[in-house]
Amino acid sequence: MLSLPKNFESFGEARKKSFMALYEAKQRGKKVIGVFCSYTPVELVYAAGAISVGLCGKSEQGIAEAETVLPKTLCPLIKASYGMAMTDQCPFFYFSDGILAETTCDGKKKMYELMSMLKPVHVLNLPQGRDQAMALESWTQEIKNAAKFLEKLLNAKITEQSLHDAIVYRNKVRKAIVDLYEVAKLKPSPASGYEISTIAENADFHFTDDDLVAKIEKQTRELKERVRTGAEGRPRVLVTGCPNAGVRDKIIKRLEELGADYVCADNCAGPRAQKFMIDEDAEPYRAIAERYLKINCSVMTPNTTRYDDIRNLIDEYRVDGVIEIVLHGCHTFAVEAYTIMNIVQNEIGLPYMRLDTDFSQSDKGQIETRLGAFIEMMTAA
Ligand code: BJ8
Repeated sequence: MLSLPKNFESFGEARKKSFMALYEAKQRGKKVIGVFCSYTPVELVYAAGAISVGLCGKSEQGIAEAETVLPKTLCPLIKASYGMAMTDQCPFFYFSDGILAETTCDGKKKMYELMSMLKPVHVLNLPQGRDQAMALESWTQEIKNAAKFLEKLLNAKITEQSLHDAIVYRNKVRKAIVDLYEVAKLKPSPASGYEISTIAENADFHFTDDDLVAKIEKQTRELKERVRTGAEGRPRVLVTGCPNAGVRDKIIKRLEELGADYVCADNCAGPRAQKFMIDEDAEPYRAIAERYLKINCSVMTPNTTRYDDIRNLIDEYRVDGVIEIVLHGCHTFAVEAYTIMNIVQNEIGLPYMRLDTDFSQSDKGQIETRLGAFIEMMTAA
């Protein structure tokens, strides 16, 4: 029997609205699969007739509760994700029929063991490097195993045709999102990066039968046609590192308010997670595996394609400076930051700033001061 959580009335209006949107989708018979990572092959979910929804925690909420179970030193993204789930505050987790998880960083994969006590969780074993012998074979098998999990959980059949249709559909969504990001290639960008990334993020929360691709394409056209006065001369910033959803207001919004433009992300809120399409003519499971294995997250080793990507993005988006966001407890991005700094500062010769932070507001003032100084540095360069 479908019901709202006991604490529903204590939620704010926006959260209530999200709960109701998903509640209605479920009442229409939709099944929901929660996901946490860009490596999750969501085509399987759509081929099984369900919808996928992103579950990553994006605020301080739930962290205190999570810390009663998880170590305080863990990355805030993991703590917030688990805390929101365990306290029934996340509508998307609450209404998920199951979770597709992945072995990326150590903290996430161990957290999933605890999460599996709350919901059915299937963990895909992601190879740690793309160049290892058998990496593609083992990842292809993992994707087939995940398909079997979904078929059993959802009592559905993933057919060759439904998988092909899902691949074509998700390719179209990806292409639309990449085109949206590319609005900021215009100089000056006709829209703020905060606004562009908000539209892209909303695409992860699409629960109706409206045409998502047409909606994104329309928004992209409108942004391109917009005339933004006073945008000339604003320094253009590439943001790299950990996912930034939990610090967007504190860093991205504030950066733009202080006078710079956030034009591009080298993280999972940017082209990295979207730009690779799936070969629609190849054997589907292997084609899906090939596509996802290309994503250049720091959990991979070696991860040199990330460095090449940053060089290209700096050039294509005509970037004036790079800000790296490292969430406390994220070792993989923290270590890669050294190489990124060298590439940006020493090889390309642009200003670089690393911000180590979490989802709290305690460092808001300090970050604001550093953002202001960084803008001055880019302007003077
Ligand atoms: S593809 S970036 S979504 S793993 S949770 S690694 S911040 S310590 S989220 Fe990620 Fe997939 Fe990579 Fe993207 Fe670090 Fe925190 Fe781990 Fe994190």
